[in-house]
Amino acid sequence: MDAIRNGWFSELSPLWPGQAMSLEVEEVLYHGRSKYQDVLVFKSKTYGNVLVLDGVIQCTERDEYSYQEMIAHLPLMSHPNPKKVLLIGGGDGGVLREIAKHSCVESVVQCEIDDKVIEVSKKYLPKMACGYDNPKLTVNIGDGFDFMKKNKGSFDIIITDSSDPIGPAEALFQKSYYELMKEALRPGGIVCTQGECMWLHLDLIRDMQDFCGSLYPHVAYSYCTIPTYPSGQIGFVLCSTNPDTNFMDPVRKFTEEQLEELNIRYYNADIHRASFVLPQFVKKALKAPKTEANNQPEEDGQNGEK
Ligand code: SPD
Repeated sequence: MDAIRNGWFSELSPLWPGQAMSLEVEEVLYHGRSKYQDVLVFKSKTYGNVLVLDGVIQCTERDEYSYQEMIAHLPLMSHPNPKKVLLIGGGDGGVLREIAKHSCVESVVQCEIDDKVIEVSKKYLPKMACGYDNPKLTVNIGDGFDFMKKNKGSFDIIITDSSDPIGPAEALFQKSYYELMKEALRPGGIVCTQGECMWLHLDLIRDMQDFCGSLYPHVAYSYCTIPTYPSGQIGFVLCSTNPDTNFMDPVRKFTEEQLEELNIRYYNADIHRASFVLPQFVKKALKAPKTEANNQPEEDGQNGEK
């Protein structure tokens, strides 16, 4: 296997040229090819079990919670009463685990194209795949595009937990996908998607912000830190169909006791607000021209909200 040499896995990709995250491998637990991609699970020396798709780290047991909590709780805590949730991707189950922490959610549908990812996660990543134990969950193995075309006006929240825009997930970073998500939302609905890394993919993020701004009245970019994703962090694109949504100010909050009971380790209301505060180079790059849907006077805030 090319990615493992001398007992070390290295994450090489044209998406982050000239750099690679490496993890020391203790044991390869699974390696095979699904209908869609190369699937690898290994036990690492210091990050627990690691899921890798097409050579790219999807999650490690040690740090997965920062991403899984943020991509779930940012949109769910920005909606006053989310009842119906759609998750596209997220085959490892970690985002499902986080969605289940919201008792107001009445039903969750997951559309995952690759059932092999679910199968290996259930076997080797049980702390994430426990998300599949939710009685409110319906799992749909198939394409999110097809599913949304058949389920218009159905969801309060749509979360897209995808891999990177090379391979099976490429279409999930395009305007037509955001159009479909918008149509699948109920009034006041919110979407949150994996938004790549500001140190590596600023042009992509800028493009996404531009087309999202032409579709949704409110769009924002936030991020979290995570050691095993490229450059140690990853972002989220949030769009709301409600022009009054202020992503920087969560409308619901977990109490300290709930954070403890629910084993929430990264997300809290302060990190929610702070995650939208962007470095100057990002703020500058994301400053968008005014569009019809985004015709608000610019505030002198520090965030990537449009
Ligand atoms: N660069 C890797 C980005 C992967 C994002 N999705 C991970 C899936 C975790 N549930």
